[in-house]
Amino acid sequence: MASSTEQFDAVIVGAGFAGMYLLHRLRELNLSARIYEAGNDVGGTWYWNRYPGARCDAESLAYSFSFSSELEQEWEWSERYAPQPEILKYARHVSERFDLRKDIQFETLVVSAHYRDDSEDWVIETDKGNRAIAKYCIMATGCLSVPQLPDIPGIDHFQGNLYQASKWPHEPVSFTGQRVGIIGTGSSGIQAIPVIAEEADHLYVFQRTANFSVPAANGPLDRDWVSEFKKNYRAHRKNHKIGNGSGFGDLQIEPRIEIKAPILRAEVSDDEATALLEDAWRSGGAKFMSAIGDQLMNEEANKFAREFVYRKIHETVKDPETAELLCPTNHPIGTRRICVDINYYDTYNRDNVSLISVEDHPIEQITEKGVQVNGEVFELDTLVLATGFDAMTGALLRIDIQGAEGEKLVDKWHAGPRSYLGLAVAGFPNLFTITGPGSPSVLSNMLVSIEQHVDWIMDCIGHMKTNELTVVEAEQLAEDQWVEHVNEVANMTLFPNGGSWYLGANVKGKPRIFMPYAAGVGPYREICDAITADGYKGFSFH
Ligand code: FAD
Ligand code: N01
Repeated sequence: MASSTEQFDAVIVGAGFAGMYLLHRLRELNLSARIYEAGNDVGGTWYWNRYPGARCDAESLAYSFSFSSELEQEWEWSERYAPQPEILKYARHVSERFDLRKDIQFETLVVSAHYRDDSEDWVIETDKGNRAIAKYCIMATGCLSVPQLPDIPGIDHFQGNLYQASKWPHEPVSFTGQRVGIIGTGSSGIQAIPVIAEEADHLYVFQRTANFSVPAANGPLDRDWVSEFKKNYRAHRKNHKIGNGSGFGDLQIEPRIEIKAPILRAEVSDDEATALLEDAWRSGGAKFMSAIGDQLMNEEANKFAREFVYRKIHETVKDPETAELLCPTNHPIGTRRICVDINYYDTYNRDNVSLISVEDHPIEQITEKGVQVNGEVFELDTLVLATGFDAMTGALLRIDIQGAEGEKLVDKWHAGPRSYLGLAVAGFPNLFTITGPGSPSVLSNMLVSIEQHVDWIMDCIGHMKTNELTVVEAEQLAEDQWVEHVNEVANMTLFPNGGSWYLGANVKGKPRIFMPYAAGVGPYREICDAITADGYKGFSFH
């Protein structure tokens, strides 16, 4: 099965947005690169997650590449939050516009990446028998690319149609006339439920934990408004990159570059705080989480926002018992990823939708006919699993990564991931990770974070090229101090109380560590830039 060995300056794993931009930038440095991608097209997340209702929750004018003015001017988004097929089309467009596909090998899973101390390079092997040698190995494997299936007994026995949100078939799926069940009420489930409900004969939603969701206020984008917005695109992009927010930016026609100090709960009356939340609720989207500046830091402010959402749920959902079940009570709002929906709560007013709480009575088993809860079998024609991901570390730890002196990443991270800036790991020379644990990654508009990571790595590689350096490695002390800092910042927030996949809490046996860096994309960028200006402080070269 082994084929001949190929040699590149860099091997990239993954052809999502991160891998594509990396390839483009490496070419600008006149470096040769190959991407290996498990799927058979570009797009990553947007290639795999084709479930009904899938769309972004960062506004498309912000959730898109900023590196090419021509690209951003020529591409037209149809809606405020583009649907999955359109985002995939955009990814394909980028791959063709920048002629990326010729350096991507699809349907190829990287199984190992081993560093060789003597030749100071990486040997990368795939399930298709490829063997590549590269000076740099860059993991663009995605934070949410390894589906997590529930360990419910009998799942293989189900005789109906079984679909996974994150591995949705490429052919159209019909729910017409069917009894459909869905397990999972995170972002994926909350997007899929209203759409499936419109088609199915009956939809049973099996909810273990209620999640907070805010309305998207989605709609078609007005062309005139967009052309005005695009006149200021550079200023908008700058606005997304600064401040201690998450890079979602200010999408007014006139961008406000100046970052205003957030309004804190203690600074406003109850009526004023309610008005701020009401405005954010009406204008839609995840920015609801910054309507009051300390919602994620201060329990009182968080409680105020939670109670606001409870009122909205009760106002919307006609059956009080169902409304009560939909009110999340076991985590502060925002400490699990806030969901952004289209008609989610209203869907429970439909006669053909039933909410089955499995919080107190977990799903006992899946039988040939359906889902069994508390002795009752809900008979189904189709079952949809929207049960999430082995996030942030899942894709990295599924590859046999071995650094200097044969150290295995899986051993180094046995008690949780350790990384310097989420970019590099001590003991793993010339290996970079995009949006790795310890970076703002999943707490941010990921396109903003991906571009920042890739740009930082390219500056570093450019520096090595100019100075004829062979190896870069994060220093152990710098890594230890960064991990400590990431934890300190997390502990200043309410995030550790969320019990979510941010902490690895959804995967049995996974260490409970709050993985992303919670200080915001602006401060993180400033730290990275300062490290570069300080001669790559915390990195050693030779
Ligand atoms: P991915 O898009 O995950 O791409 C990684 C690629 O690596 C995959 O194609 C995978 O097949 C490949 N790969 C992994 N391991 C291997 C291997 N061993 N060998 C070969 N190939 C491998 N973020 C936002 O900021 N805003 C949003 O609105 C938003 N919406 C989302 C909606 C959904 C349904 C999901 C699941 C995530 C969403 N995200 C969103 C997060 C999203 O993952 C990122 O925005 C972004 O698309 C990640 O790009 P990436 O290139 O880093 O990783
Ligand atoms: O996954 P999740 P997701 N029995 O982990 C339930 C991004 N994203 O795919 O919470 C019953 O949030 C589980 O219940 P519980 C975004 O970053 C973005 O929805 O463990 N239920 C939970 O309800 C997001 O955060 C968008 O009690 C079981 C659900 O499955 C991330 O991806 C869209 C169960 C999993 O929710 C992950 O979202 C989609 C069991 N045995 C995804 N096992 C946008 O809108 C699991 N569950 C942009």
